[in-house]
Amino acid sequence: MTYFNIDKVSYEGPTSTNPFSFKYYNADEKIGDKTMKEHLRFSVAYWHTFTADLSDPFGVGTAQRDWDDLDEMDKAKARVEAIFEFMDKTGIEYFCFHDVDIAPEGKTLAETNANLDIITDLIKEKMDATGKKLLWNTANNFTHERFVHGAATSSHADVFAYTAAKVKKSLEIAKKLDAENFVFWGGREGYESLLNTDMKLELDNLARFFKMAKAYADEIGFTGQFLIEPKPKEPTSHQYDTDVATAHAFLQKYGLEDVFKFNIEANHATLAGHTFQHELRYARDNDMLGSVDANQGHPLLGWDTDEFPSDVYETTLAMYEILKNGGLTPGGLNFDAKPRRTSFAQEDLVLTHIVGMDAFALGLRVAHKMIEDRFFEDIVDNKYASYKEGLGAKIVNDTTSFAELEAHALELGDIDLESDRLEVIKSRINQYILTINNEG
Ligand code: XLS
Ligand code: NI
Ligand code: NI
Repeated sequence: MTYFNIDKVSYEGPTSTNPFSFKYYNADEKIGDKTMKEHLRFSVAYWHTFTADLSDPFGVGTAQRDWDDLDEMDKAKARVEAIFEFMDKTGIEYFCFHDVDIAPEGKTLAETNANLDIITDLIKEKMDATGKKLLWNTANNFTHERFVHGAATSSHADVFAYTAAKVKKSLEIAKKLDAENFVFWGGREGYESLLNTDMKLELDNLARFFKMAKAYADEIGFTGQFLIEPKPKEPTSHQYDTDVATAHAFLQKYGLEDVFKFNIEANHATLAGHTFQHELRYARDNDMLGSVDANQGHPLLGWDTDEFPSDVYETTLAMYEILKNGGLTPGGLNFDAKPRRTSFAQEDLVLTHIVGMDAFALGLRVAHKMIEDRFFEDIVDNKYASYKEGLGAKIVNDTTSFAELEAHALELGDIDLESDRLEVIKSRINQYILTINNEG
């Protein structure tokens, strides 16, 4: 059975008008010392692309899929066939999933686990045959009603135990399928009101949970990178892993900073009132940048709309941070993004990934050129030049004191400061984006 009636999507260059072609993503082309494929490490999100029905809070699902009429287990098997065909045709090497995305939940945990065994056997067979890889998997500990008061931060110890059992199974799956990372997104780990919440106990328990997860991963020999995915709100009004800085402080408090890195989602950054670049920079500066959920929010909507990335300005700034980080490996760019409800045809799944891949490919081309030119690097070097010598160097080397600084200040006349010329930077980025060519 064929699910996508198209040829393999190939690179046709920026002037192509074929919607089923890449305009900027040329997998084997080298940008600097790596191919585009090696830089970008694209991944398909199972849930949005193969499980979701495109329903929203106001309307039923609109997605038209070949597997719609099958029973649950056959549906799960059809989706496995479909995602491997999809990865072959789009040239995407990686995929990601939650436990509930790939197999139906049974009446008991044991039944659910048995379903997972059947489907992960099938996935493993396909992986072995095709060489496709699992970027990360995770456990969905937020959809089912038992997680209404949280999962690892639930007010009920039985829910904590259930959550542990699900993560235990997911770690076993990660080991079985050789996942390169393992994600924790705290779906219901937050609160609605502090007046009925023991925040300290909940956060202490969350740390206990992470420590046990790490101990189990070590026990079974799973060596993939653990990732935390911050998000400030939605579904709870306050999510504990609000943003990178908050989650980093949490990890440091509990001595977990060497166990985790961050999986940074663009739309979560904007919900937190940050730019995507800010979150990437904060993580990079602290050696905590692990992976990326590549999507974008809608500028007029204040929730996690998970649109496919198409804004080249944003992808350029993101790729700037990623290149400065020395890449993302073992992380990647996972399209945690879905078609709009109005794009309900099966082939739309291909088109959405094309726009996202091209947007990041173009961002990579531009960012690489900017870094080669040292345009921003020279601006920054010049801006902080006063810290390279004299008293500035003493500040940076921790060899001065308030007394010496006061003595210096008392001798100063007017301090000569330079304009930042912010507009030159903005205009220069536009120039870079608009003039990049595919040989750039
Ligand atoms: C939800 C999150 C979720 C995580 C994985 O907003 O982005 O999809 O990526 O649980
Ligand atoms: Ni995400
Ligand atoms: Ni999200």
